[in-house]
Amino acid sequence: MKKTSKLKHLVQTQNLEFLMEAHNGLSAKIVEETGFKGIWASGLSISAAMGVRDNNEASWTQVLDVLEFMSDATSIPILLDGDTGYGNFNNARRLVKKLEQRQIAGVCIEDKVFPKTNSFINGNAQPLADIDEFCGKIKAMKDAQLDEDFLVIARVEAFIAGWGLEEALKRSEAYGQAGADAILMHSSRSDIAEIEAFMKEWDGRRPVVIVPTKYYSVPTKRFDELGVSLVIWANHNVRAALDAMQNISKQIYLDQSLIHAEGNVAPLEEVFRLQGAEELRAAERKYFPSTAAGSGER
Ligand code: SPV
Ligand code: MG
Repeated sequence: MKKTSKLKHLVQTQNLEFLMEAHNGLSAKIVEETGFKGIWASGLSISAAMGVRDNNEASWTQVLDVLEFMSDATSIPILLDGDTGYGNFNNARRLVKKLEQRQIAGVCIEDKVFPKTNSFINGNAQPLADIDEFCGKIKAMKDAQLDEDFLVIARVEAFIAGWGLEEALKRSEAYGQAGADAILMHSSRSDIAEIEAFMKEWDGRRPVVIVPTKYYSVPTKRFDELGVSLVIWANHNVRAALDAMQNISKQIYLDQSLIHAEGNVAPLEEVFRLQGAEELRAAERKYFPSTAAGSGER
């Protein structure tokens, strides 16, 4: 099955499904090996891994380059966190073209203004996009896709910006009418009150995607009961990696030795395995018999 069809299936099936964050080829591969059926290419995580802010400081082509590695390394579908589409309708439809060329299965765009700011940084102060302008962007993206299963998901930031349920519903309805395949309803509350209120009124008009980063203590069963289609675990690989890197850097810095480090990091063999070193050895035996003893050196 194509990656696009796989993602479409995840969004449309009656079961509650999950995407796990990845931010480069290695983390994408780990997500797939773990058993996840899809990947969230998080804007926050990709920019953090690049050492820049989640404010479109990385250019969209730099993000595309990361996505290409992620897509090459995996066979499960990737949903890109496409921020605001990196410009107006014209930039957004060109983005769709470039994503399809890299077998990215779908993109989520949010109704904010370029350059965006992460929803959890002073969300209340963030301006929202004009509804008609955002609908035009969705239409342009849907018209641009060549693969009919490619997904365009519209992310509603009304709760984040403090505009309330009525605005969230109005925007979701307009984006659905414009052709969005699903609605991502975001909330920065630590409880599920906003999502619950939305789900009751929305009544299944389009599949709903959520990102429970802030309401992490709500049992997953509750999302299912409310009729949510897809849950995104949005940033936990970059946060886990950051923690591990801080700890090991500190340990080696203080010890000026690797003596306490070796047992606390993945074996080198695991790095080689994830890189697919074995496949290269087999290919050398097949295509380059004179180097059967070793890889690369001649
Ligand atoms: C991301 O992962 O970059 C997201 C989700 O957009 S959030 O950080 O919650 O805005
Ligand atoms: Mg983001």
